[in-house]
Amino acid sequence: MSDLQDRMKQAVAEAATEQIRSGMVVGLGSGSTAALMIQALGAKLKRGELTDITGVTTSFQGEVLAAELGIPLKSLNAIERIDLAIDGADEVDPAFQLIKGGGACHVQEKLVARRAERFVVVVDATKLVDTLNLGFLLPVEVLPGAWRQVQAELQALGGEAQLRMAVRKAGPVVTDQGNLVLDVRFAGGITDPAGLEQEINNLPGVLENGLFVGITDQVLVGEIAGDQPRVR
Ligand code: ABF
Repeated sequence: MSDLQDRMKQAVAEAATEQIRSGMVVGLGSGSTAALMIQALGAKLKRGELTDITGVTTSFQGEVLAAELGIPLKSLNAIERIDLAIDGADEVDPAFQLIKGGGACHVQEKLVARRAERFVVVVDATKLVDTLNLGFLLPVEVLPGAWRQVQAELQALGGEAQLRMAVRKAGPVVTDQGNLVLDVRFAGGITDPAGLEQEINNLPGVLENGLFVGITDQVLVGEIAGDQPRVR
């Protein structure tokens, strides 16, 4: 990751924590930008600038980081509400439609985003696209025993799907739910994200896909102006 991208991520992560108020239940996203946000939140709690925060995490890594920072955590079943959720994204289009799931955590991410009163996405400027899926593949979480069947169904929908393989060990990536991930490319990109999200999730064997449509309230974008990071 470039130094510029790091500075953009840091700026947007810190800006997002300005929306957190004491007493809030906060959805804590996954990925590197969300991790910077969690660290900034932890620092505010340590300085006493915020109190009485309850976190709801979306990944095991986020859970470990938040616990290390002393952020009290509750599960989705244990909370009555989420006031604000902050998470990253892999791609954002002009209508705030997203591709998420690069970290294979989109099942929990979408549950938290959907539950939240406000869902704020934090990205660096490199994530902004006109059309989804021309660059980043669409993650689809599938039952291990059904991935070839789902792969064939996705092909019938015009998608070329490949099983996501682990980097540091042999075999496929396994999600926090014990499932596998297909990464899909649709020729020409995704022109109807809302329709495709439903179509894919209706396929037998699919648990969730990484299209987030109609649930993003705000997108904060970190960019470099001159040689200084700024957020818009
Ligand atoms: C997470 O943030 C994932 O949905 C997505 O893959 C990731 C974006 O990555 P990063 O913030 O590290 O660029 O929410």
